[in-house]
Amino acid sequence: MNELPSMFNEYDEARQNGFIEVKKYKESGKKVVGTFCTYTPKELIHAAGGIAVSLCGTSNEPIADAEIDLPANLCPLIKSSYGFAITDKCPYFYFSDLIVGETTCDGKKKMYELLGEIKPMHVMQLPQNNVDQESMVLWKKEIMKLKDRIEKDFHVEITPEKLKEAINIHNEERKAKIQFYELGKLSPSPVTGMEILKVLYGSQFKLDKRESIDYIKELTAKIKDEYENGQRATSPDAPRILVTGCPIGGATEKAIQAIEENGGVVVCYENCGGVKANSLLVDEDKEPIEAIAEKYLSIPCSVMSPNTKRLELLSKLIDEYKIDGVVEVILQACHTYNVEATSVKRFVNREKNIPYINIETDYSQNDIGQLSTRMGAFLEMLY
Ligand code: BJ8
Repeated sequence: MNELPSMFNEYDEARQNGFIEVKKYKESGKKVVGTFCTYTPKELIHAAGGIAVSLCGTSNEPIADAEIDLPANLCPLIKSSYGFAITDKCPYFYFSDLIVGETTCDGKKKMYELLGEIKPMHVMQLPQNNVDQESMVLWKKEIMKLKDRIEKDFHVEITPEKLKEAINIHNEERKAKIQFYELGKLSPSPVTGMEILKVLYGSQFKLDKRESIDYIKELTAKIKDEYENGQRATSPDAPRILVTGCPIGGATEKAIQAIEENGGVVVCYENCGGVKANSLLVDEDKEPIEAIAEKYLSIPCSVMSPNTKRLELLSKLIDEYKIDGVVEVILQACHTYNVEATSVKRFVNREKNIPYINIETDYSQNDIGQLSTRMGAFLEMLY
């Protein structure tokens, strides 16, 4: 019997059971730290005996409540996150002992000021440039400041040994995810884009790291076995799509559905949650704080200026995954990704000679028909 569908479905269950899971940890005395971004050095939280949970909202549901305080013309991720926080509808926010944010985009950093009125909040000053030596000096100091804050708030000591242990397990998790998403390099891909997303997005709800790593490894091995036995999940003729841009998950799955219902297959996610967050490991041979600072500052998010590392990463991925077309998903009012889209489009069209399209969307389902029409027309060019 093919066990893969039920193995993928376990990620939906993990999402639904998130409340029970985090409550269990809380009751066992663990500290819960809410996070909003890939730049948060989660190893520090782990080394302090705490658990990191993502507070990024991906649902349209609390947006009307958020708009009482926030402008309507703001990124839906920010409005959704804030809406969940003020309505107490998010168990992760409710149970968080501390919230950690970074000065990434303007909307997020101003939201943190408001969240600081509800919960203990620590904001890391993220440099907006990841090539200058001065940026690294500042970022290292910010990592030390976060370490001090966690130690003070949680009455613990983050020793170098604990930090090394945490680095190791987070690297193990990244390696397991890399092995899983690199299945998309096979042609035809043994997994659909929706399945890849289910694992990458859903794994954040599996809070026991060791269990999560073992599960991803088992899933990857089973998919490989099925593939070697001739099972095919996607068509060899389906155009191979790379998705880039803002974080994907929850309400924005509609974009992936629009691609795959129109005959494409998403084989690679460059977004946070995908390659951008996982491809670089923390160097285990270096002094831990230095190594953590280097890894996180290298993340090629559009909040960096310049952000040439993103183009370098895209170039590599387009070649390695034999990409036929690039789809950039931009959340409404995300200025950094929206402006950077011009450079990405030029690079993909001119340097890589493949088609590119971007869509700006929000968390409502109002544009599903329009997304499908646009994706249908785009994919037609790729056959
Ligand atoms: S590292 S992508 S998680 S900042 S909230 S920038 S969509 S306007 S989420 Fe992000 Fe960290 Fe970068 Fe990744 Fe735009 Fe919205 Fe801001 Fe956003």
